[in-house]
Amino acid sequence: AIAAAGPAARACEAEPIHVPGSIQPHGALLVVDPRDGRVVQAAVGAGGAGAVAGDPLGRPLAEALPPGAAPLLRDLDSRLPDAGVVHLGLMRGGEALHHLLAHRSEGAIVVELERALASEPGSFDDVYPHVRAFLDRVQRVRDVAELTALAAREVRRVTGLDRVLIYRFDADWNGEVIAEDRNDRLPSYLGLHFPAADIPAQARDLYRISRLRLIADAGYVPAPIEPPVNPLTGRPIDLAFAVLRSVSPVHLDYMRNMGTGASMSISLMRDDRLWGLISCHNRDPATVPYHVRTACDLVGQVLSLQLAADEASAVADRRDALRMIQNRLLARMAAADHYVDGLIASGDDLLALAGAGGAAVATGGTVVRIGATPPERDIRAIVAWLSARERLDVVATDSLVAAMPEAGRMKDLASGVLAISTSQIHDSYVLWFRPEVIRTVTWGGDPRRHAEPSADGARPSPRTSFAAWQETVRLRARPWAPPEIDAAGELRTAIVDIVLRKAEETAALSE
Ligand code: BLA
Repeated sequence: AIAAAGPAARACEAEPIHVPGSIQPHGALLVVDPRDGRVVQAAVGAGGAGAVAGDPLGRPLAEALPPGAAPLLRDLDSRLPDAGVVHLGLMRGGEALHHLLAHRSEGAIVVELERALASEPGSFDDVYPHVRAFLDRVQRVRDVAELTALAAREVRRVTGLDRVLIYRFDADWNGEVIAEDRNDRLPSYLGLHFPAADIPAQARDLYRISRLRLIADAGYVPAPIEPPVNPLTGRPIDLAFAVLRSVSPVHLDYMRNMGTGASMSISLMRDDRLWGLISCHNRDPATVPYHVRTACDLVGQVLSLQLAADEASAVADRRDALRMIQNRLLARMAAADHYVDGLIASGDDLLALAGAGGAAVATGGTVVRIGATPPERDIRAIVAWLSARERLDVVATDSLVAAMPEAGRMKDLASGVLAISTSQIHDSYVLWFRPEVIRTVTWGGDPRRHAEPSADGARPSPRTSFAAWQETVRLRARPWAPPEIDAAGELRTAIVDIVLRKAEETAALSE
């Protein structure tokens, strides 16, 4: 499929988003030297101005903040873990309420004040009852579509944002919106695909370790960190875990082009890999209270775990089913004079083992075909292609033509090939074939217009239209699933065993 590459996409990947040098202005950020408790760097946005009066630089942290902060900051250095953001509490400074948060970064302590609403939940306990019902229901749902729809609905209910999407990455980091809950203030993106470069690699790396981010106002003016260089390290401070971290200006352009004034996204993890995002938007700027965000993070984690468990059990079921087929094949091969006779006698099982439309056994110069296969001369061409490359035990492709251009003529029978090599010495293979399945992928905007590099060397400009754009994907088969590839690999081991045993028996007889 289409991949957005080129200079603009590479420029996107090069942006060091963990050291933006500024914050979003709905609060204040203070960098503290843990040795003497003094403020060495500060950024004060409009939302933090009420709480940080005067110039905090060089002052002890507690003196730079209102008296209400003092009890929350007591013994901060010894209470703070090595990793992770700690919510110290809600603090009143003059008229305004602020959440006080702290974490460590490169030996320094980063203290953040996030502006809170008078009416917002003061603790996670206040939000928990809303999530309870979701936790109860999730355990009774057994279907990806239903689970993701449930999570989208729940996140929208607790945040009140206009649109909540569940976004799943594919193997190439393109993504698809697989569930959605929204009102009519923003258009539907359900079913749309987006290119990998919309969320560049360094952003995905960051989202793996820091699971939630909020952009409260896509039109914000960043508040700079002063001085720009952290005197403790001689470098700009790493804000990977800061809730106020200023985000990429290109991404802010992207949001404005999409017509979204606020955005929040939550990482969905599978083992240590990012598998998706809960991506939330509001047409107008909006804030999501700290404890509501924590609730959304919990929804995301439960969703990830439940999907992983369901997928694991589906894969286990498939493996069990293939194992039964494999056992029948092994029994027939062992009983036959030559394993090939056993395989041919079980043609349906051979096809079912890989979920293929056709199969062939090519050995000793002969080709035996089962089911819907290309003609013999095409199979010989595939065997020649396999033999010409490094001999692998198992080869699987869902796009034969990508590796072997002349295979275009075989597309209706063999767009996908799975092959096992059954001899180290001879060109012996068992092959399975799958036909072309023409697919339409609907992208959110033309992915080839992903970004225009700007002529003046300034930042790249993201595409301006996200209207549905259709791509027709040809010359591809349904991909081979891991249990099918593994079953083919195990059949190979069995065949090699049988051939070896027969050879030994023959040798023993002739002694
Ligand atoms: C970040 N891009 C993001 C984020 C999302 C997307 C969700 C995370 C930040 C957030 O929560 O808003 C993309 N948003 C999407 C997609 C959908 C969506 C795919 O709603 C689909 C439904 N992006 C570009 C270009 C660049 C780029 C040309 O289009 C080049 C610089 C970069 N995107 C980019 C960067 C970030 C980003 C650098 C990280 C922002 C940050 O965290 O600082």
